[in-house]
Amino acid sequence: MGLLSYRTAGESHGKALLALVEGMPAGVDVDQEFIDNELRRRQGGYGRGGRQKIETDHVEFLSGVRLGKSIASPIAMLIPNKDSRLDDVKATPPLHRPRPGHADLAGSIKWLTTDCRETLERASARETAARVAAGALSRCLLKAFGIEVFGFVRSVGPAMSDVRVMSDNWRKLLEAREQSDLYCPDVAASEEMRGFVNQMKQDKDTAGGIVEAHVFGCPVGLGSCMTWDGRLDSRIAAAVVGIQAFKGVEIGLGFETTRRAGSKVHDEIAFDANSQQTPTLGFIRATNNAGGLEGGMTNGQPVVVRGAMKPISTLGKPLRSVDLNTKQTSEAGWERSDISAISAASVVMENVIAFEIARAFLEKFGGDSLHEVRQNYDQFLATARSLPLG
Ligand code: EPS
Repeated sequence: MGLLSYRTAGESHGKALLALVEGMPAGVDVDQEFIDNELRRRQGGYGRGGRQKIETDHVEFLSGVRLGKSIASPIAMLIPNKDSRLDDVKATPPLHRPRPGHADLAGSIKWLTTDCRETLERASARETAARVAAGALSRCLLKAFGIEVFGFVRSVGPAMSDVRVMSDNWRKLLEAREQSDLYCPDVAASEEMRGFVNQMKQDKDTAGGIVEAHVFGCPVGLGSCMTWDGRLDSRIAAAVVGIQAFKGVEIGLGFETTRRAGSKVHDEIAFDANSQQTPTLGFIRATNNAGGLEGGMTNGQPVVVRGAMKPISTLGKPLRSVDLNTKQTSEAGWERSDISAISAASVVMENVIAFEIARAFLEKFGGDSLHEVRQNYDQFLATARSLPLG
């Protein structure tokens, strides 16, 4: 079985979005309801724009799935666009006044045109629906091995939650998150976040924020220190900063580590024979500043990632720009958009991280069928628990 990989296709106002996933072993239960629910969550959140009132995203499997299970062939997923108008020039007019922060200016010069339309159509955050579909599909595999992802909004603008996520409280926090249209399990912080989004709306401005994801149940040894692109943190970082509007990523304590002495950063190791059946194989830590990754490899602790999403680039009060045809100063162009898409960003980040974890998981335990993957997984854990080898 080849590497797990995915590619997306589709423009914001084209016929549909596509996600093509290769390398999924046969026999994985494909939970369409779960995938559609992730797509629904991506569309939600306080501060979202008018497009989300038009679309009711759901996935149509065009290949690779039979009777609810993967069959080892490439899995093509289609998400129809109700707001499909790309061939109607009147409905998708040229845009000559690039919006600062978007792909508009760089893209129009790159493709040697003064019309930003075709750049913005592909660069649009609409494409993240396809990434969520691919990531949610990969979680169907991860779930079979007890690996689960919990994502939420950590901050919006200056409003920040200090909620602590632990292995023994995240399911309760997930229930609380489900009650929050800011996807933040902290009621007081959610109110502050809402206040900031309301202020941005009133000011014809936009909001960004920090989203956080915790991955529970990863076995030790996913990823490899042997090559830079084998390190799982480098792949997770690339996947996260590759999301539209993301400008930063942290693993574990991240930038905070720079403000502390090493003795206050690194997670000391102990052994607890009663914990050998947990993902740590008994090698427990009182802290997890490393965010579950050391040397680019999982260490049995939860993987912890934070992503920084810049404020949406299309402002109701347009910023200054230049008309690409006349080079004259002008107001930036305007396209329908959101005040805040931070809730959506938390869903996207959860799922792109899941895909990288699944890819590393299959690199280590891969097989043509789920049965074979499980044999490899069980064998490795049995051997790892019996170390040192006789
Ligand atoms: C979005 C789809 C887009 C935007 C928005 C979010 O749809 P449309 O352009 O038809 O309104 O609403 O995209 C952006 C804010 C952006 O910067 O691209 C979505 O589905 O998430």
